[in-house]
Amino acid sequence: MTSLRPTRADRFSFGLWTVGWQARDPFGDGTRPAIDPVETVHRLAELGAYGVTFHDDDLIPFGSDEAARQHHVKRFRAALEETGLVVPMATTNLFFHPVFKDGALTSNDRSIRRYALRKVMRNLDLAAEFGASTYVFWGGREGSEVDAAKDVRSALDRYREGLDTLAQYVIDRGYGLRFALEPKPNEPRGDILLPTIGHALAFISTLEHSEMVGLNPEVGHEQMSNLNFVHGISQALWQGKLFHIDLNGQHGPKFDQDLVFGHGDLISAFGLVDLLEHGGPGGGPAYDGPRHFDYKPLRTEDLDDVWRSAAANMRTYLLLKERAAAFRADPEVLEALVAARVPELAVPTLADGETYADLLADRSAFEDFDADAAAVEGCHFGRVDQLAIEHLMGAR
Ligand code: GLT
Ligand code: MN
Ligand code: MN
Repeated sequence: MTSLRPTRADRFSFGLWTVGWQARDPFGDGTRPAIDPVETVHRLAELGAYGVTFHDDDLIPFGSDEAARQHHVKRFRAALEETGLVVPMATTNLFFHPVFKDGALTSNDRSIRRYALRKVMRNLDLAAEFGASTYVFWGGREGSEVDAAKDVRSALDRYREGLDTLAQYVIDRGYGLRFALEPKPNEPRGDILLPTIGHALAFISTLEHSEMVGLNPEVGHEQMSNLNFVHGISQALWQGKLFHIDLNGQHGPKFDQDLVFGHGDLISAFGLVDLLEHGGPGGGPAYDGPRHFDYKPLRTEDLDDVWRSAAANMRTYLLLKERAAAFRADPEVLEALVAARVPELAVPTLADGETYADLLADRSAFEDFDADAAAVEGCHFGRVDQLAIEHLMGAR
């Protein structure tokens, strides 16, 4: 059994805005006091996390003057030095201030788009200063409620223009940052641009510096669209675009719940951890970046519960990692996978050097192929599912 005590090697990270959420929602006021980012750094380090992430405004309240800005940055840096916590990722708040009510990089108002670019550039400087390697773009306000009031093709032009400009800035400054776009279908906008992993991947391929732009998919955001997160992450990995990941829990298509990791579709969470930890070459990890939790402690909880919930994210991940390792090590699982022909899918359909002409000449492939006979045997996938569930439940 692997240890369930998180260590730096597990690469667990949290956003300041996660544990720091005061639980204000559209129907009610906050239920918890604000937490000083310096305290968050110390608490996370004690709990075994290795990293902390932030929006510009989480660290430096919007509208701070230069002296206040320096003060906040200095205190935060000191806390990082004292604890050894790192900043693997940073991002910009382009959604809270009313100026962004119609978006930031894609606002109909050109002056707001210019302001947004400057706000991002300023925080890119800070992200680089803290040694971050990933910069996230979550475009929560980039979208619309009224189809005729948003020219989506122009909006995508402006999105691309914004990201191309910012990528050039990063390159010219020599910052070692890569961008990670975070899809979400809706909320806060009625419809958000780049709503899913698939939309974002297609958009990225049109960018001038597409090689430095990837994804930061969030569990709940794909599940809000009723999509299979494990499939989405598999495709992001297949395209070399899984730059970062937001782990949390969600119960199917409804508002964004941002639950603790695993406190939603647990079987999907098991499949996800199995993929991240065992989907790589030779059964090793398929992803070596931060395991970043983007969740919200329940509104019902007090401050002690907040830190318990932070620990719960990491413990759940480690439990699933241990269960996935047991699943992969079980000889019966291996046998079931072979019986289900899972390894056979890795064998190319045409033989080495074989052409379609050779295939046309191969009578056994078609003319003499007995489709009815080939359809008789079942695929035996249910056995694989049951074994996964038994491992997940600790029954094996
Ligand atoms: C916001 C959103 C998250 C994003 C964050 C990055 S902020 O809380 O709900 O999914 O990852 O901007
Ligand atoms: Mn979310
Ligand atoms: Mn997120």
